[in-house]
Amino acid sequence: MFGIPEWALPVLAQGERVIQFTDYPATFVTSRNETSRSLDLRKLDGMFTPKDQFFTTQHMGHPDVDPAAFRLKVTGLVEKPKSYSLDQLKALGATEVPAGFECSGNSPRGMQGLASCGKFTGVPLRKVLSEAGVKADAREIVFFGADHREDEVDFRGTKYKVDQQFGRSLTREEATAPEPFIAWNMNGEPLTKAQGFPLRLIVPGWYGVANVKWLSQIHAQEDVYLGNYQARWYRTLKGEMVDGEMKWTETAISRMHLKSVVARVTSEAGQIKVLGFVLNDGTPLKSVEVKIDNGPWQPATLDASNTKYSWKLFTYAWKGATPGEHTLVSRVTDAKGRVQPEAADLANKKSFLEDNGQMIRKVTIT
Ligand SMILES: Nc1nc2c(c(=O)[nH]1)N[C@H]1C(S)=C(S)[C@@H](COP(=O)(O)O)O[C@H]1N2
Ligand SMILES: [Mo]
Repeated sequence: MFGIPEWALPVLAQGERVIQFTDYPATFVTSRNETSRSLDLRKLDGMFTPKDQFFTTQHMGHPDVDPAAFRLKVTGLVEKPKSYSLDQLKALGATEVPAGFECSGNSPRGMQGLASCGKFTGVPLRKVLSEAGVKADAREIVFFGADHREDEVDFRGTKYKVDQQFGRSLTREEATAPEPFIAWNMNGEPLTKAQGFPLRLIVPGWYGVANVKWLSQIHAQEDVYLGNYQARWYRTLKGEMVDGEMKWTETAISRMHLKSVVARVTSEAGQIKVLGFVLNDGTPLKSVEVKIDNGPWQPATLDASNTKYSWKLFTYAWKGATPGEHTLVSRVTDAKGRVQPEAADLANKKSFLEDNGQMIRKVTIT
């Protein structure tokens, strides 16, 4: 147990043994405190991530929200501006939705630990929007968190210091779709402060940044919202060859790009099991495959408990593993024919967000 904290040890079934990855040191510690934490994937053993392991991150620290005084405001281009207490909001009715998501900055650098899956309880956003009556000229719905700070806003080289809340937007169409909801519980318990207590938006199938924590205001407007965390910090600069010419684009961070990750390898009674997860935008999956060394792609098995917007767990029974060093990699393909790219295919993606490349893992079989 030298130097390895107790929480870093995987949960093991009886007789099960973890095969350590050699692509990270055995003592690799994912960052862990209440405000910034990665999930240690070597512990992955089920669909729902416990609240004290769920990854967490944000830009401005945690605001203090007094639940008794708290009101969720609905403002802007609406027929009836609203101000809901928590009880009033909960009285609108509740749905339970398993939702898995990752930070758009998740990558091999942090062992893909900025990802988790929870069962969230809340009210569909469109119920709240229809109570307020979104006016015909509203094209954009903006979501503000209670967190704010003075930031530099650059306009053509001049920097202005202004105090702004964390804000994200959805188009009217996206916001009134059946999926987005306002959650107050995760895994049957109130959200923790880190997860956005008392309320957060959950946009199933989208990257984590869309899930505005400490949600305090919903604002309907005609203009496209261009806040810092919408238009500047969360975009992807990439090049694509179009008709033989390199075309550079800048796009917003929205739906999750198809990704699979090998999370954990265990051995029990001579049987080696590979466990991993898939995150995507909710499109049905066609296949998840695993490749050992330079062998062929082999089909992995998707877990029966997977749901549309959960992460999708998969397992692969590795037969005939020989002693020595091996590489392991997974690849997911969806029903629209999209295939998880190889890391090299992303060479023309200059900014680091949305890294969904295949991740090669290494293990030593003894
Ligand atoms: N109010 C607010 N919400 C926020 C953020 C933030 O800085 N402020 N960060 C976003 C980002 S970048 C991510 S990845 C997720 C992380 O959610 P979690 O801490 O529950 O994992 O919260 C999102 N919601
Ligand atoms: Mo994020």
